[in-house]
Amino acid sequence: MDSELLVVVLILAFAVVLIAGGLLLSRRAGGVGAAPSPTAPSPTERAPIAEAEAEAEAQLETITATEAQVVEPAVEAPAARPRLRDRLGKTRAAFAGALGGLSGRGKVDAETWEELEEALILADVGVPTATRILEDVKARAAREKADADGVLPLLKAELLDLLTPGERSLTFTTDEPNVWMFVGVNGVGKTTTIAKLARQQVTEGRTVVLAAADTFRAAAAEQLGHWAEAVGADLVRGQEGADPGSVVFDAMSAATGRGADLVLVDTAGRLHTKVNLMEELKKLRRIVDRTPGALKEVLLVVDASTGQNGLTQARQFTEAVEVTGVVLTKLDGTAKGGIVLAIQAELGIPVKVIGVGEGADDLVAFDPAEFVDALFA
Ligand SMILES: Nc1nc2c(ncn2[C@@H]2O[C@H](COP(=O)(O)OP(=O)(O)O)[C@@H](O)[C@H]2O)c(=O)[nH]1
Ligand SMILES: [Mg+2]
Repeated sequence: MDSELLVVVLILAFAVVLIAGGLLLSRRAGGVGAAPSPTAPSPTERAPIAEAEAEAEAQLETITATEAQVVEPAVEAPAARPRLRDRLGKTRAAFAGALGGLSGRGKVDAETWEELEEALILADVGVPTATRILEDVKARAAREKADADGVLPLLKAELLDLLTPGERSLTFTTDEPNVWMFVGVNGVGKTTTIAKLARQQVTEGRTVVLAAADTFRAAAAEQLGHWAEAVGADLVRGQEGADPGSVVFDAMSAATGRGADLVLVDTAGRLHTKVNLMEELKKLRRIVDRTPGALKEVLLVVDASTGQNGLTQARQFTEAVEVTGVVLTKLDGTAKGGIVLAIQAELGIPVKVIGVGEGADDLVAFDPAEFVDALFA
């Protein structure tokens, strides 16, 4: 009997455990999925939350849009033309510093002209050109009975007159071969200028061949090769030490074969002797001239920061090859921007293009009015 009772008790206990366990399980399942959340909104609370969610979403959209605005122009749009006023900051500061005492002084006297001369010399205009400018401004001032305040506008007008003559566009004729050759001493920025110009020309839809005729260092052709790839131009190069003439010859054939619009010839800036360099440039020129009329520009690249030295180099190159224009580079980093005036006044060669930075878009056509404005702005 006792054992029967024990069995019944055990069965009951087992049943109780089973039922209790089942209940517990069902409660747990319901607790996760179905129990109302303590933070769940009542219907009246839902409206502000929906608003907050909408606001958060709008914010997200704003962030995405802002990010897109930052990223897209860097990839797609061409960079804005560099502002000369900003890039010529050092030359402008030197100029403004030296001319600062003029205004409000009233009478024009010997000191006025000394200060003017100092400003021009500081900007590396050079003595002959500075003297010429001063004489002209003095004559204008006397004619117009100008006071000290009136001298600055006269100087500005004089600089503009001095810079105005000269054809500054780079010659290009459609439907015929066009060759622009770049000459200048080492390090002035020939290769970089070619890259920047190639980029502009490719952007305008022209097909461009770069001729790596600086065969003295393998690195020179490699540098040009990287640029060619980056800007979408073709490259013709030779082995290190190869005859630069053969590179130019090959580039001319390649350009004819591919119907390219423009060949940009990069040349070496240093040979064993100056005579060698000049003779080689003449030879390269003769090779280009085998295609009559193809050579449209011989551009002398001058580093503005070398100031008057640049002028000496320019004289040497112009004696050897017929230079059609000057590219003045590195105007961004120097107070010697007045060299533009010296080149124009003493050599009579128009500055056609100026380099105002190391970036691919930091090259602009030289505009005298913009330049003079930037000096006085
Ligand atoms: N700040 C500045 N640097 C320049 C400019 N043009 C060229 N450079 C730099 O000058 C150095 C020499 O340039 P490169 O093209 O190799 O000279 P190359 O020897 O005449 O071919 C490089 O570091 C260029 O980035 C310019 O307009 N502004
Ligand atoms: Mg180079």
